[in-house]
Amino acid sequence: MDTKVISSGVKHSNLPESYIRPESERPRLSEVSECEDVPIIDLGCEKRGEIVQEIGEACRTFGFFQVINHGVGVEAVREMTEVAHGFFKLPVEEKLKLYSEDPSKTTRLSTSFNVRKETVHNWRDYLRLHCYPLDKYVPEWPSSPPSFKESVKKYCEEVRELGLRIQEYIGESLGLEKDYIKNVLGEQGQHMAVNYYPPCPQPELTYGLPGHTDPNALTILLQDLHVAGLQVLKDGKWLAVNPHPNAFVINIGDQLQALSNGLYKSVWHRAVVNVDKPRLSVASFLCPNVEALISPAKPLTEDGSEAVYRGYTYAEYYNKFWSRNLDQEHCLELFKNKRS
Ligand SMILES: O=C(O)CCC(=O)C(=O)O
Repeated sequence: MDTKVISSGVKHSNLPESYIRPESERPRLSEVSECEDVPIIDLGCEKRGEIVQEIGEACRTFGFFQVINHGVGVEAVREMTEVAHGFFKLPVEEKLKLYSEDPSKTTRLSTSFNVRKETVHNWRDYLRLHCYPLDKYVPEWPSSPPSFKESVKKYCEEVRELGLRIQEYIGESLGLEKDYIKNVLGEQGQHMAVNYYPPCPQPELTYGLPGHTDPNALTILLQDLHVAGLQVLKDGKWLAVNPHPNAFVINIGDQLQALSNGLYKSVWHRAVVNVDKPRLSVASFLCPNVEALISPAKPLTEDGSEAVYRGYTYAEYYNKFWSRNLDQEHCLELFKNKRS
């Protein structure tokens, strides 16, 4: 690539060759319809049983859902969005001080997905931050805009609480103990991708992010309220998930697919770009502890159901995931038991 990032302030009048997908891999935007029935789950509901039942249903049929009345403050979301925009508006030389293509770096600005592995790039820059424990990572985060650290820290704390609460509901919806998932995943890591998709001259030829599933346990996605771009795969068709005010989109990640013995699907999703407006999204990932041993939950195989996946450590999975390109075979396929 000529310049390392695409959020350089330069307006692109043509899509550079290295971003153009072969014909068969393009997003076919005209064939995408809106997802009319995205489950929207009210976490303010006083009946826990109802929340659990709705989440179970959403996980089985969609693999994702939106939540409202989720307990993350409006102010925390507003400040997060503000500092994220502020960061991407910084002069390019300033941002490039954080640039790295090394996925093992715990704070880095990067572009596309995995520049070292891929052949076609994606129309995205992203700031990737490790966020737990906060005391360890906050010192290395950007100090511009000046309120970045404080605002992102507050947001991370509130989002973590939400994610752990949702894991309890998911466990219960599988018929497991409330703390089952928490106990298996151990002291969970938390990562964040602040995604910035500049206006793109030819959105029909490329992606912000091509179809993928998330390698972690649970994703809590804050969508840009003003610019749509998230699409999910349902019954073989890509559907647009339009932003809903004050909601988060929750995705099941690969680890919960494995732990649920494949009952819940880690949803395939992608981000498309547009000609007119930049789009921002903030994905927060709850990740099992690197030493956590992931396997189908015992109670789910006690009736004689075969364990679809073999046991593995999250470290093994994560290294495999980042050693590959995003559009290869689903990483979880590599962890299937032979007979499944
Ligand atoms: O920008 C989006 O809506 C999706 C982001 C995403 O899938 C990711 O960061 O893994």
